[in-house]
Amino acid sequence: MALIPRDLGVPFDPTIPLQLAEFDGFGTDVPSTQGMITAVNTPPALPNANSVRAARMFKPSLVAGLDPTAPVFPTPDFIASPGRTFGRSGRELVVINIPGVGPVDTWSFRDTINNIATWPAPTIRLREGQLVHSEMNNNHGPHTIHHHGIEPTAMNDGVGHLTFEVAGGNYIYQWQAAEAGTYFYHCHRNTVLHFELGMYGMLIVDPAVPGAPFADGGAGATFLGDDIANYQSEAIWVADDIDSRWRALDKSAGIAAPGLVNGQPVFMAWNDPANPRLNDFRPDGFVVSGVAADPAQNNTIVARGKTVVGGQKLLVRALNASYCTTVWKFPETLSGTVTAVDARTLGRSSTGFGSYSEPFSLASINHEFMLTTARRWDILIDTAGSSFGTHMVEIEFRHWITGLVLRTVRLPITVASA
Ligand SMILES: [Cu+2]
Repeated sequence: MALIPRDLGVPFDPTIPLQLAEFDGFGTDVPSTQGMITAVNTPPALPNANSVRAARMFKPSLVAGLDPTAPVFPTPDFIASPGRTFGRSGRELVVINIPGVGPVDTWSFRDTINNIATWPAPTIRLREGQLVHSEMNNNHGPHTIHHHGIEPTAMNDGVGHLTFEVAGGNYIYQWQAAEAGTYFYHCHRNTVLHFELGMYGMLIVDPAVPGAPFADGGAGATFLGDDIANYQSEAIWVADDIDSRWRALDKSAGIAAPGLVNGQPVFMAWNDPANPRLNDFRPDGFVVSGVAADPAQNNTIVARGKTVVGGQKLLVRALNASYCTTVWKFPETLSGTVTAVDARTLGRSSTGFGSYSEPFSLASINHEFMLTTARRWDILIDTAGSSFGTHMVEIEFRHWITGLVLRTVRLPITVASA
């Protein structure tokens, strides 16, 4: 029997009954809560996917307290009235141009309420404290929505294999935006591939102040320790790298199949350029928020630059969605304060994390910092002391193993007179 690659590169073993049972349900629709309760109450002679999942998720004492005749709920939690509802469907093809490479497909999510498809996917943006429903409708095979950093219950977390993948129909992820900050959401099915292909968007939780949630790129407010700081402009900068060859991979592709050479196990074809697998990543496109850098333009992405009037404040939300290690270098001519890391506000005493940290200046870290995959920093730039003109921010994309700089991308911040 063929080996089926799974998340994390662990080969599927059909001789293990639990794995076989889980695989039998791999491509099926979302299991209903009622079906899972039934599965626990009347275990089948042979385990099936629902009974395996139910046994993992529900304590017998909890199941006994649930009414098996109750209506089918989309989640095992009670359904509350949401403060905000978002709709997303995957996957949505969006073509971008990489100078020197050509047009490449990216996989994204469509906003099914406003009928908008962009790459990165449209931002999910709301106020701190709101209860949220993210309703997923898929029409191109199984995917999930994982709201990275939110940490809801398992059924709402959208992590393939830990819970389930949504093959079709509707599924509502219910969660609460407990803490303001910069997050993102992404598909968590065969994550190494689906995330690389582009299935992600920003998730921003604004403080619960008048005017929030704010529009992307414009004026808004953020926490600065326990205080609220207003900013007049916002830069959402998502660094990503693209291996154009991966576009031809099957959506369930894994690492190269193991084989034997001289009796020793090896991974075959690990460096075959014409037949890449997930252990062979060679990015040829370097992107910030959906726009690819052009070497002929010194890799300066003018379209993602920001212009602010001297004296105004600019909030930079930096996310590394690439597999490179990124080094962000700000010019000494801009003064800035790091206000949050990974959606945890520094020095916000009402939160666990913030009670033992405090905001710090870019100058105190020599104006540069490193972000590995999925990390986010918020930097509040104050242009009051900066000269008029262009101040260039650089992002180095460094190879994740060797540390070699593969590309340096530049983003201009222009300080203009009023
Ligand atoms: Cu996916």
